[in-house]
Amino acid sequence: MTHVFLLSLLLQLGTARGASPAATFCVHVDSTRREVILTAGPFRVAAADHAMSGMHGGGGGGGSEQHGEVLVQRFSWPASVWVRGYRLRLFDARGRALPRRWIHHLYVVDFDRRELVYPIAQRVFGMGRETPDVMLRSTIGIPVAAGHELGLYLMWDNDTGAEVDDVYLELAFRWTASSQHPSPLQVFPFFVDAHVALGSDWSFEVPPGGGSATYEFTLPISGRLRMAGGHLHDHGLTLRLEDGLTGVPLVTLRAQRDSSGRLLRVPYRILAVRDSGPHLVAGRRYRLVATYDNPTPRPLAAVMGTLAGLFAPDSPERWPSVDAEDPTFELDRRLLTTSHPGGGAQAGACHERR
Ligand SMILES: [Cu+2]
Repeated sequence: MTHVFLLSLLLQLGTARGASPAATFCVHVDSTRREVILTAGPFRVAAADHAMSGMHGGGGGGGSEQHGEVLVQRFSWPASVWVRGYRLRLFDARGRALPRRWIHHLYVVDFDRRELVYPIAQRVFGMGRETPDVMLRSTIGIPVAAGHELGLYLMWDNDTGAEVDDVYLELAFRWTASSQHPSPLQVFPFFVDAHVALGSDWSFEVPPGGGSATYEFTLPISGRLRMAGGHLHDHGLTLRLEDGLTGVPLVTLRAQRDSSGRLLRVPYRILAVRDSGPHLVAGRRYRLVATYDNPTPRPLAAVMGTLAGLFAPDSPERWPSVDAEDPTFELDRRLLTTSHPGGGAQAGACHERR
């Protein structure tokens, strides 16, 4: 669950891991199960180059450094609902289950809502290879509005050593009933990165002996951080969110590692049951610090530090709106559009495959 809301920041050019040209993409609403179901395939998935993908010890959904990401499809979200969880499966042409680990990471971008910290399209949802299916309590939900333009991105990680054909994926989002009382708490995905470099590489280097990366930021609106998870690479120690003026730590996430420093996971923390969790104030300075040790004689190359979680605004209606003219937004949208080869999926005849 650590990486559920970890947002993939994708900033580098990728090369296509192909899809069969005949792949289709379907959006289906199942009101009985309260699910929006995305289905895509068949994909032809090349064998992974493991020298490259092995760098993600914790299997994160972070990963500006990822090559090989594909844009599966841009699509219009079909219903105004509050999403509370998802399930993902891979299957073959006969409906038989395929290993889910063949997806290295996957994320969904909402081009009609922006991030809180950055003026870029919101990464609504992201998951890494080890992320299990997730269901939040029914008392909270992430609102996604009908008609918003979304994009589904993923990177394959076919570890069989040979190309596999006829791979289908199904990604189902469960929503919370809007009629329930009291009405659910609105939460929004939130992320901040310790080494921001929009349009280029978000990773950084750690010298022998260890070091850290620090990023200071302010928020345009106030609210509470309700849940926090993180993304670090091997030898990562902590992710700390602190007050920029006083240095008082607000959230500290400690990596779990093996004796060699290999990252096992960054535990997520639920910060609030109902009315707690750190209250972050608009305009006040905050600081994210990612710390690493480095017992090796060489610099650690291309490491990352990302905090991602759920943010409950004091006034959800004051969430800043997208400024499509903003050069940062425009650059991000361009990278999300042009630097991603299409996965080959096309809206077309949709079959029920369940
Ligand atoms: Cu990473």
